[in-house]
Amino acid sequence: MMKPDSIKSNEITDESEYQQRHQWRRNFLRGAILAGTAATTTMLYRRLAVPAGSIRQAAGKQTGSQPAADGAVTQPMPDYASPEGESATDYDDITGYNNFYEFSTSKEGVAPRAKNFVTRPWTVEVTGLVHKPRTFDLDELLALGVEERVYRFRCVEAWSMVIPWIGVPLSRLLSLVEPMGNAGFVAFQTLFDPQRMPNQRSSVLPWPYVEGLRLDEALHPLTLLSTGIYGKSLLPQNGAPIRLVVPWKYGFKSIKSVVKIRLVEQQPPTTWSDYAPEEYGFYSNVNPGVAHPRWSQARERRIGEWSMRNTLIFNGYADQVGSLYSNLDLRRYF
Ligand SMILES: Nc1nc2c(c(=O)[nH]1)N[C@H]1C(S)=C(S)[C@@H](COP(=O)(O)O)O[C@H]1N2
Ligand SMILES: [Mo]
Repeated sequence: MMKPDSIKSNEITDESEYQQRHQWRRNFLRGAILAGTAATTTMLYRRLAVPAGSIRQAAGKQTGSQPAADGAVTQPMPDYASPEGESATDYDDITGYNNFYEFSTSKEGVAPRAKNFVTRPWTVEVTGLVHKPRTFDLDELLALGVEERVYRFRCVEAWSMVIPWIGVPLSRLLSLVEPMGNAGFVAFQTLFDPQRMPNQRSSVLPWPYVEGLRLDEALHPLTLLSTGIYGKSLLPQNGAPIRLVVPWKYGFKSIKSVVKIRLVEQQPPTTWSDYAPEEYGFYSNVNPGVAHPRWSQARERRIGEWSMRNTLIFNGYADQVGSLYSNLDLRRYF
């Protein structure tokens, strides 16, 4: 993310330099191209380019095999591709090039600084306008059933990745707490603990980091509470032990290290749009037609690729989520 007062023009392009430095160890993953378009959303995000016989079912409940205590599965990494055949981004890039301001404002500084962040025990409190408020221990969350989803991930800074997440659909958790009829939005909060998240002692952002979704967005089947990447538990730099993933929205909506989820009536405050409302809206749906005030959103640099590619409306998930916004002026509600 970029603060309006601390922008250097090279900040958007420093990824290419990053790629050059990391090219030597990059192993382009050979994702099998999946033919055709899946007929249903379910098929679309469940199809993985995994060699036959090595499908990893992370949900022990469903397969009869227990996941490791942290929900991770331990087979060797298969090749992954998005349903459209886009290769998953290199694991080292996903875990080495991060935005997580609680630890560092430098993308490569996050991983080393977050290295010893302790994420067990961990609980997520779900409260507010629900009939059955409940605090979930991490293991209880994992027991809801973990799925694998390969999603595009598009940062508002105009870089992108393809990430093979594992996680629990947020709707599964929300249905357990039974939202009340007047709940309209879901508010999320990151841990606030300056002892453990040292950059929270700085005022680079107001803490804790908060995010929000409309209830129908939160209930959408694509919306995930992620607990892992490439079949392994999340590392601290990616928002361990549990972070939100909303693949059709800019990356900053995907709040990390979540401890509180609250159902509310009105649109809740969100960190970046409070900080710079002209630059970062509440919705923040990926939209190549609506430029950020200081740069275009028409194209993006896929980490691991040399040339830019076109950004897709709703990050390519328009068929699944477009109807959520049929009554919304996307320029006004950016
Ligand atoms: N709590 C918290 N969540 C956060 C951020 C942050 O600084 N703090 N950065 C956001 C931004 S700008 C992006 S692009 C993604 C980056 O996720 P990744 O490092 O796992 O790729 O996390 C988002 N979630
Ligand atoms: Mo971002």
